[in-house]
Amino acid sequence: MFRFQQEIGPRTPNTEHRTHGSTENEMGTMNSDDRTEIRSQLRTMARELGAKAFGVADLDLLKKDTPDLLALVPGEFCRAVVIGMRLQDSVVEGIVDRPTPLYFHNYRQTNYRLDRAAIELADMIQNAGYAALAVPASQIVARDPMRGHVSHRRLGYAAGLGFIGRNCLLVSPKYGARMRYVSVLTDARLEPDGPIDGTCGSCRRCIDVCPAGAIGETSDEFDLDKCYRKLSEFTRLSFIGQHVCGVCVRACSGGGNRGT
Ligand code: B12
Ligand code: SF4
Ligand code: SF4
Repeated sequence: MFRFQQEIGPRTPNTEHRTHGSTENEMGTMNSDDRTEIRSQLRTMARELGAKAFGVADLDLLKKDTPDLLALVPGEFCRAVVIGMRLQDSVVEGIVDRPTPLYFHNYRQTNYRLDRAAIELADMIQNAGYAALAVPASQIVARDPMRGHVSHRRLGYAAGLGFIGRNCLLVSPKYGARMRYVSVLTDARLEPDGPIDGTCGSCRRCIDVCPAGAIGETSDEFDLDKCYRKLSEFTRLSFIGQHVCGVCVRACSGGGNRGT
């Protein structure tokens, strides 16, 4: 059994001769009790740190479809722990057709909270003798196309935290798109989750309100250039200065409002 909180040093059987990354054989040392225990402790910690969503994505499975999934991170990983935190409804509801300084603040602070939580979770995994990498919540590391280290939407979808809506965002069945996400990559072969069913149904709220006209009937029709141009315009608004918007986030409030 793993005993994260109680242990001071790393878990000796796994760490002494481990190199970064792992093979099937090495991971054979993780029995199903360990997997359940580690997952449950991570989940508890995530909840204590403010997460409202928690899931595990099977990266081995995703890499079959997307071989370059982890091209922008160092190391070999087979799972991602993905967590989501809520934006404040009162802030989001203040958005009409552009970002507000309050939204910008809530966006930034939520990123800090997510990043902090991801580092705590990664630390917990590392102390148990496994590799862990906390992926930044909102850091851009490539242009044309613009990308983060890995896509939290993609991983969150695979971890069963929601579906990809018309607005291209990860839509939580409970909180809609008013959530932000972060992922921790690991070579600990945790029990994975799988995607959930969910669609926008007849809802079209985000299409109607997008100030750039960037949202189409399906996420494949999303016009990233239009969205990006609008967000670039918004960077010139007083007290904003970054590529944020929030209009399609506000539109998608989950609950009965999604029209699913
Ligand atoms: C760069 C970036 C941007 C760029 C756009 C770049 C782009 N390519 O999308 C700009 C500046 C325009 C932008 C805008 C916005 N962003 Co932004 N952005 C990012 C960032 C840092 C990287 C995204 C990335 O790597 N994209 C690359 C592609 C490959 O992945 P993706 O677009 O994320 O995911 C697509 C695919 O994976 C695919 N997909 C998902 N599941 C599956 C399953 C299968 C089987 C397949 C084939 C495909 C597939 O669909 C996804 C959506 O198109 C992420 C943080 C992160 N590291 O993920 C935040 C992130 C995506 N942004 C976010 C948000 C909220 C916004 C904005 C609303 C701005 C704001 N904060 O007000 C808008 C929304 C635009 C929109 N409707 O999509 C959130 C989304 C949260 C959510 N609930 O989904 C993220 C995840 C940040 C976070 N930590 O929560 N963003
Ligand atoms: S606002 Fe409605 S149409 Fe848009 S993503 Fe959310 S559920 Fe789908
Ligand atoms: S972020 Fe703004 S401009 Fe981009 S799709 Fe959403 S509502 Fe439209």
